[in-house]
Amino acid sequence: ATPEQWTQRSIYQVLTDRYARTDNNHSAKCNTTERVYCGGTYRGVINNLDYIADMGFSAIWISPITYNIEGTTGWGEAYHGYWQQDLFKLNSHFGSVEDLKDLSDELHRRKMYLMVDIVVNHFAWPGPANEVVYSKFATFDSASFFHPYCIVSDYDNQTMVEQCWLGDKNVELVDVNTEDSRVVSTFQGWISSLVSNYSIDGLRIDTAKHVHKSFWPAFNKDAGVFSTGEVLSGNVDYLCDYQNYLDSLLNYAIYYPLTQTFSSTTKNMSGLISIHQQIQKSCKSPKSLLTFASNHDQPRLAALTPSLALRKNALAYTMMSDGIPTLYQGDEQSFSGRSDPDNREAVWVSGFDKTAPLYTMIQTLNKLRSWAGRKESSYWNAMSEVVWNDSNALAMRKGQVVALLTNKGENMSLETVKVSNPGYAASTKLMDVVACQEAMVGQDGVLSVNMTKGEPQVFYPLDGLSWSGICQPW
Ligand code: ABC
Ligand code: CA
Repeated sequence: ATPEQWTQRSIYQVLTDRYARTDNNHSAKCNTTERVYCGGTYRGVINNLDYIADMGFSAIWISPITYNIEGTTGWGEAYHGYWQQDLFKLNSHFGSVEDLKDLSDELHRRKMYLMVDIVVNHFAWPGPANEVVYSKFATFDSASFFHPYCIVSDYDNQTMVEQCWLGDKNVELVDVNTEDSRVVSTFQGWISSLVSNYSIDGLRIDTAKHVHKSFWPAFNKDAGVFSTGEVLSGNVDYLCDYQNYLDSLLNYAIYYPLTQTFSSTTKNMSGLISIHQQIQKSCKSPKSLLTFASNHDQPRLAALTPSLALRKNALAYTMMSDGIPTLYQGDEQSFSGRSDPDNREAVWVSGFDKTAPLYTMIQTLNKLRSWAGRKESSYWNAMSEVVWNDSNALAMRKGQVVALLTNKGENMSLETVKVSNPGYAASTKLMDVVACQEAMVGQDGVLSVNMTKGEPQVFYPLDGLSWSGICQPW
């Protein structure tokens, strides 16, 4: 699928080993600190797709699918899938070729998209650099396919970031020489067949900033599908430049101010607003960035704040801002693991509870977002604009949707907010779809609403909601 098609989607990030098991055993233990396979499979995902689809997600991103280190290492097993050793074989822990094809088919039957995580930057070796046996790697079976050993010790040195090795003596991430023409052509052939064999709709490209930029345009083109790169940097200009080489990026620039702002009741909104605007100026296509508030490398939202109200606001931002909303599995169940490996809890232990408060809020916001786009196709191209703010609240407008977000938290005292320029006609009746509560624009065009308990409010014209199934029946 194309970037244009992806901008209208929302993505649920699945860690394949930790989503659902083939036996559907919800009481199977998964001790994250052990860093071992817990038994999640493609079959498990197939059997539990309703949970994702009913929350309103129209795409999933799954873990890397290629063959990885077998057995244990100083950092445990390759349950996350990032330790590949052979591009042309699957990681059988997650299932067979047939299983993966079935997952792809089942997603497409439901009109959902499949995004696959891929790794170009490195192959993995379970030991120190001087012990790497290159002949054990498939295709790239000699040292000549890799950069010579050196350590990425300075992330400000771009040559080092691109050519030295990540990892450590427990597991070296042997750095592929992506300037070598044999390597380039192998990857191009590989990605175009992978995409067609499994009918993949999009790619999430791991460690994208560790590969020279010039590699990406041809690769993205040969993949023939939407590709989003992981460039782990909070620096707007550094990040946005990569969008001149790849369709899309994980929006790490907004990630930091977003999570900082909504994990504290005192943080001023201005930092978030400023980065929000800078991204719109610097990035080639803000609407095709992935907007997220956590992932498998970062602390869970609930590790940053126990406050449900704050987390609702953070997630509402990811849903209603520019970009493709991307939710990390388990955040909707308020999982609270902090760093790797604690943040990789198995979703099945929640029993796939569809009544969890964040689950239902996200479900509503996914519905509203699709609905807004259906009513008015210009919604997808509209850049979200902060139309009002004070120190601890902001109102953000995109198309006909106005999201009023706050980090005041559940203990705030009741307050009346006056959004002077919400962009609706005078006297328009609105619905806050989060609480299913009506509001009305004043005759002067000002939107006055009460804020209570730190809840986010997301407004849409009431008339426009007929037949939407949102906050109905009346
Ligand atoms: C293993 C163990 C862990 C153990 C670790 C040392 O080794 O499992 O328990 O703690 C995979 C696995 C991991 C595994 C690693 C290494 O492989 O998932 O469990 O850790 O074996 C991607 C993936 C990630 C994956 C890999 C490797 C890469 O999403 O899951 O890890 O395939 C860097 C990379 C980034 C990478 C990330 C983990 O490390 O660039 O691609 N993620 C700075 C740097 C970043 C750097 C980051 C690391 O630190 O600039 O490049 O990311 O924390 C902001 C700045 C940023 C700055 C941050 C910290 O602050 O703007 O630049 O990031 O303000
Ligand atoms: Ca590299």
